[in-house]
Amino acid sequence: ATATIGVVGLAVMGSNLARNLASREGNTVAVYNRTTAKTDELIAEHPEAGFVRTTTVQELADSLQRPRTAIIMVKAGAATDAVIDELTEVFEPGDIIVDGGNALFTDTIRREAAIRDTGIHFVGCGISGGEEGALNGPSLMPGGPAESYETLGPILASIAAVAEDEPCVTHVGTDGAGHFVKMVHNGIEYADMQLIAEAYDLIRRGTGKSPAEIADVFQEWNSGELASYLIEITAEVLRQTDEATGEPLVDVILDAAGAKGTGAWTVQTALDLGVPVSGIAEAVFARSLSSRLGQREAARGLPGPSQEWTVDDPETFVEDVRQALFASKIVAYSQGFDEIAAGAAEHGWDIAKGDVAKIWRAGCIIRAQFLGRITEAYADDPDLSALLLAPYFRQALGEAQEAWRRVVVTAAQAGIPAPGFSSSLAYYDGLRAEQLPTALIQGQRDFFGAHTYRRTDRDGVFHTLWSGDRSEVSAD
Ligand code: NBP
Repeated sequence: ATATIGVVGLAVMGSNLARNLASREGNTVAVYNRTTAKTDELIAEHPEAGFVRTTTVQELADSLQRPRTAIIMVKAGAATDAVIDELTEVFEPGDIIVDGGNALFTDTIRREAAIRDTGIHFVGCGISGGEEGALNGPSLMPGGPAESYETLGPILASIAAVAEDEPCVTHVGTDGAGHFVKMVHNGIEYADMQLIAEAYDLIRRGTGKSPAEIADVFQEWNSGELASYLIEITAEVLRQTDEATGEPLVDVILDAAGAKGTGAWTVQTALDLGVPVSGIAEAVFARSLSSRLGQREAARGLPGPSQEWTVDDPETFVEDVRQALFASKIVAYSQGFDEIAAGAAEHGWDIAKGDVAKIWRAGCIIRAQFLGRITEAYADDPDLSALLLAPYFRQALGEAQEAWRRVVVTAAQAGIPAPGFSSSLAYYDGLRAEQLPTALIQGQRDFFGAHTYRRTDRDGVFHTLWSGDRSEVSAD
């Protein structure tokens, strides 16, 4: 046995990850793919990698030094189950199977439990950064048994992205914790992208700037507190001209956004946990709305505002939009970290939220300067009740909130949809409210379903005899 690690599944992600692994000192990589032609193609294209060719899982197992470690990069779902079953047949106690695909965390929990008794370690590892990240350094979010991390940690650290001399990898928690955190990462990514799109739309329709001019705005924003990969690529996309028509590319791309499902998982999971991730949910819904082309076509005649909308001072407006974007982004991250905390509590994971922010600083799609602030916030106070209450974010929201309100009002008056900005503001105002109208909802629930309520002035549970004499009784 000569190989130090195996990669199973050699489509784009697996091939790139295998090449990344092979390029690091000390690694010899065995590769296996169900269709051997793909294995041979990869080996032929990259002789420099020194791959060990294997054509069956048995050959793969035989080629690996003990404890064996194999990373699976196949299609999430049934394919992953099939490969795990095959590997479990040929691996031995102490060996490690890593699933680097985009698995749903509950599948990871199930898979880990199913093979635990064999003594083989199963690690669900979130991998972010797309194809480019897999090749040059992704952000890695491994879960699974802590002891497997002793073997796996150094291998993953060798291929991870690096932020301020630290590899972007940490043992997130047991069983499905890594895939859970990766899921929330993707949810936050949806929110970030939606907020950026709203900012672009408002600026374009409010100031009449061209996409290329708005690219300049984003480029400038990228040197401030919003500095991030997504802002950077936004400028690039807006600057792109379509070869066929000479128009800005963004004007010829159909405005129907696709989705692979991880944003929806984040929201579905949050609903189950009772965590309000409204910013993320609006981002998922905004994509769904955009793709309902028939319905949008049918609704095109619905009336909008009667008054023409003009922005008096474009420079001030652009700055207001920047502040609204920053404030809404803080809300989205705060909600995402709430979901991580709730998931950890539900599933018994000990997740260091500051470390999660740390490993998102490079390699992944939401990498941003901002994440350093999140790490600092949790370092100062690991029990922070909400991220947005940390001094830095509290101050930023305080400074941005007037501009944020102006932008939301303007969007509503102008008839421009800004679901991310407006729902984040509503969340902010809901969270800071001394009194919410949910008292009335409790009254309604008690009226039609005798669901009872608590009182502000006394302990206990109460019910009003709505269909009787309307007196109040104790329902303890
Ligand atoms: P795909 O998701 O397209 O999967 C193709 C691979 O799965 C091929 O190697 C294929 O083998 C293998 N496979 C299938 Br399909 N069914 C199989 C089975 N029953 N048994 C064995 N192998 C099977 O590849 P990808 O786009 O490289 O993505 C790999 C994973 O990474 C996925 O889980 C995906 O969600 C995730 N991903 C992550 C990111 C990211 O940014 N983190 C980006 C893209 C993808 P064959 O060649 O024999 O058909």
